[in-house]
Amino acid sequence: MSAVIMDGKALAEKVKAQIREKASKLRRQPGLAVILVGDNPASQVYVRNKERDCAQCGIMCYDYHLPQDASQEDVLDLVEKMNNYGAVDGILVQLPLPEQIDERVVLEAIAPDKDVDAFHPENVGRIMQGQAYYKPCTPAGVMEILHEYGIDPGGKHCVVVGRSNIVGKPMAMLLLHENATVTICHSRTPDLKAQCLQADILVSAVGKTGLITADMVKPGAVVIDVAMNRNEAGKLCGDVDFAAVSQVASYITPVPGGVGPMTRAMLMENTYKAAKCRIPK
Ligand code: L34
Repeated sequence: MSAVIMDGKALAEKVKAQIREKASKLRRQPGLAVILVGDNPASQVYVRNKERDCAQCGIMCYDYHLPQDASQEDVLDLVEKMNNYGAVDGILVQLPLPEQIDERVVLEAIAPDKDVDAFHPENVGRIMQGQAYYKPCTPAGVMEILHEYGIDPGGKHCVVVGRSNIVGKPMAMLLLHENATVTICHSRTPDLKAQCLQADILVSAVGKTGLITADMVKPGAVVIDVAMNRNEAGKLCGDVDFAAVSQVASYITPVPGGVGPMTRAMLMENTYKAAKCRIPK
C-alpha cells in the first residue's frame, strides 16, 4: 500500500488566501521586517520566498540586508529600530547568522510582541506552558497539516527526532498539548530504530539525508519530514527515504512541498496576529 502524500503546498495556499482576506479588513497593512545578514545562498532563497508570501497575503515586507561582516552592534541597532518602528508588526532575523554574531543575544533583543518566530525566551516559556500567543512556525505548520488530514495526536505515541530549539523541542510541546505521548530522540539516542518503530506519528527534524529508512517505520504510521537537505545531486530532500517509506506509512509529507510551505504560511499568520493586536479597530 502507498501512503497518502500530505500536500503542504496546497494547504499553505489555502491558509494564505484566508490571511489575505483577514488582513484586508485591518485599518492598515500588517508589516513584517525581514533581516538577512550575509550571503548564505539558502537563506537568500528562503527570504525571497517569504517576501513573495507577504505580497500574496497583503503584508508589507520591510527588507534589510546587512553584509556578511556586519557586527553584532549593527544587527542589534537594526533590531532596536524595528522594535520602535510603528509600521512593523513582526520581526524576523533569518538564521543562521554569521559566526561573529551571538544568535542568542540577537533573538533576545527582539520585542516579544513582535517576535513572530516565537524564539524569544518569553514566548518559548509560554509555549512550554501551553499559553503561546505566537506558535513557532515550523511546529505550528506540522500541527496544521495533521489537522487538515484529520490526524489527532491525542493518545498517540509521537517520536520527534531532533532536539533543536527551533523545531524538535517546541514540536514535542505542541504534540504534548494535544495529548500525545512524546519521545524526543537525538544524536545520543542509543537505538534510534527501536524508538522510531514505536511511533504512530514520526517527525524527523535532523538534517541528515537518508536518516529514516523504511525498516524504522511502523506499518501505517504517519511520517512528517521537517528537514531541508540537499543530496549529492544538489536536489532538495528531507531526512526520510521517501520512496521506500511511502510504501510503509499511511501518510507522509514530501520535501519539497510539505512542511516548508506551511512554515512560511504560519509566519504570515503570526504577522497577521501581531498586526491585529497592534492596530486599533
Ligand atoms: N528566523 N530563520 C528564522 N526563522 C525560520 O523559520 C527559519 N527557517 C529555517 C532557516 N532559518 C530560519 C525557515 O523558515 C528553514 N526555513 C525554511 C522554511 C520554508 C522553506 C525552507 C526553509 C520552504 O519553503 N521550502 C520549500 C522549498 C524551497 C526551495 O525551493 O528551496 C519546500 O517546498 O519545502
